[in-house]
Amino acid sequence: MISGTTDSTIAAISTPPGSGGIGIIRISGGLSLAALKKIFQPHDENCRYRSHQLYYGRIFHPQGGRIIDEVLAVSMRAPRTYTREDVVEVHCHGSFLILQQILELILAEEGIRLAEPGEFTKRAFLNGRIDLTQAEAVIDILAAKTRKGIDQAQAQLAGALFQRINTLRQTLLQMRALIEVAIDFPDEDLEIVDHSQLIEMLHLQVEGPLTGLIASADQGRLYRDGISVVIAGVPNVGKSSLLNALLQEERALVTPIPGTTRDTIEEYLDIEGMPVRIIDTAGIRDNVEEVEELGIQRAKLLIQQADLVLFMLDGSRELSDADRQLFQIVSAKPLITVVNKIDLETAGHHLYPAGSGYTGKEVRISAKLQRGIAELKRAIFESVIGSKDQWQEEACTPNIRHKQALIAAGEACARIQESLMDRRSCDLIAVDVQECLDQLGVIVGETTTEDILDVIFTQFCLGK
Ligand SMILES: Nc1nc2c(ncn2[C@@H]2O[C@H](COP(=O)(O)OP(=O)(O)OP(=O)(O)O)[C@@H](O)[C@H]2O)c(=O)[nH]1
Ligand SMILES: [Mg+2]
Repeated sequence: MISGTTDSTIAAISTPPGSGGIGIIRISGGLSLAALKKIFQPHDENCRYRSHQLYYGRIFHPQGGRIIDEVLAVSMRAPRTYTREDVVEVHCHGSFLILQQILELILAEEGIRLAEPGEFTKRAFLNGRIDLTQAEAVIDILAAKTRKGIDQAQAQLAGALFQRINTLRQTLLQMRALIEVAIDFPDEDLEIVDHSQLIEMLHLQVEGPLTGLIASADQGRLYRDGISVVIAGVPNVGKSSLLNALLQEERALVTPIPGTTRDTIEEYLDIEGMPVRIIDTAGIRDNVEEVEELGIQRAKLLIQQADLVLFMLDGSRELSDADRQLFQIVSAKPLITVVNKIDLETAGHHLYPAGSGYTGKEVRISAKLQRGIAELKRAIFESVIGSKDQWQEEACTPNIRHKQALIAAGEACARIQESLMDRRSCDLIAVDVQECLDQLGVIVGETTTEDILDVIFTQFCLGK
């Protein structure tokens, strides 16, 4: 069990580096208000620093009294704060130089040090205001690439996952209590514990929900991390035109000259809430000069790493040997064949020889006239997720760390079931019930090791 925080007061700039309208410095800990008072001159001389009230004034240098900035300052008294400690925020002009000066004045105070990345949120967790899944949701909110990603992270921050895990734990605690009674009164062992009732309880109230959560972890991963999609094809088929059509902006150069794109170009696209990293590559062909060859090597590497390849063909001309050779490279990957330039007269294609058994998906588009783009997006979505009907709206989206613990909890559950069926001793069952509880404890942060906590909180940016 991890609890309690240090006595030290911490401070950091909480807004991103660079200039902006407003910059915020945050202080947390017992010395926050005293530190503010030393450098803040409130406009209202009778300022009483009421909790959660914003005061207008100036920050001045305590030696010499030089004015540093005009600011708004707020002192928030524990426990109604982000960290559950006393928190002070100073809102100044968003100049990094001003922020830096004010921070230095605060850090010059005895007992105040610079916060580590994520330390404010870590304190919120250690002081019991949020559980570990909620702390992780804060990271997800900051990193989300789509609105859907933010919605899911907000649900987790509101405690959606924590509550689900908690319900499971309540059931297991009930079971443990029953089993412990049986252990204390060994003679009446079988009478006290109704095995079939326990088996059913475990199945319906623990195993079922666990399986559901594990399944939604995979969905969650797609919305959190997204997928990478590479547009591959021989030169001039219209790869860069497709990138532009998908992004609805002239991102990549398009010319009638084969070999226009040398380096790879990538951007994020939001398809039904899933972040899709879409990568335009150099057209792949033989016998080219060095720069183009480097681009081609990079394209081949990205094809290997991609979750999905859009294999692009020029529908207005016959297939070439180069197309067929490239197909050999990409056919090992999840693939959508994109036949482009359907606005021109089409040539008959026979990419997949009759009887080859290959049933690759094909979408016909005109990148130039933006035709078929919506169909292509749908095909991309369905190729990773299946049809939209199979897609379940799920508020809880466990991450990989949660998933591992859920699987381990599921395994412990299976062992409990076996023991119950075989009417093994209650001591043995109690061990696995505890293991299951511990694994769920890892998710919410009750039985998580310091190392894992460090890994989680260092993912934060400074000042969060
Ligand atoms: N008619 C027609 N022309 C297209 C279409 N898409 C692309 N083109 C043209 O095809 C030529 C090549 O387009 P790009 O998008 O540069 O092709 P690319 O595959 O990126 O080419 P490289 O970067 O050289 O490998 C340009 O002249 C485009 O205007 C289309 O749907 N219809
Ligand atoms: Mg190109």
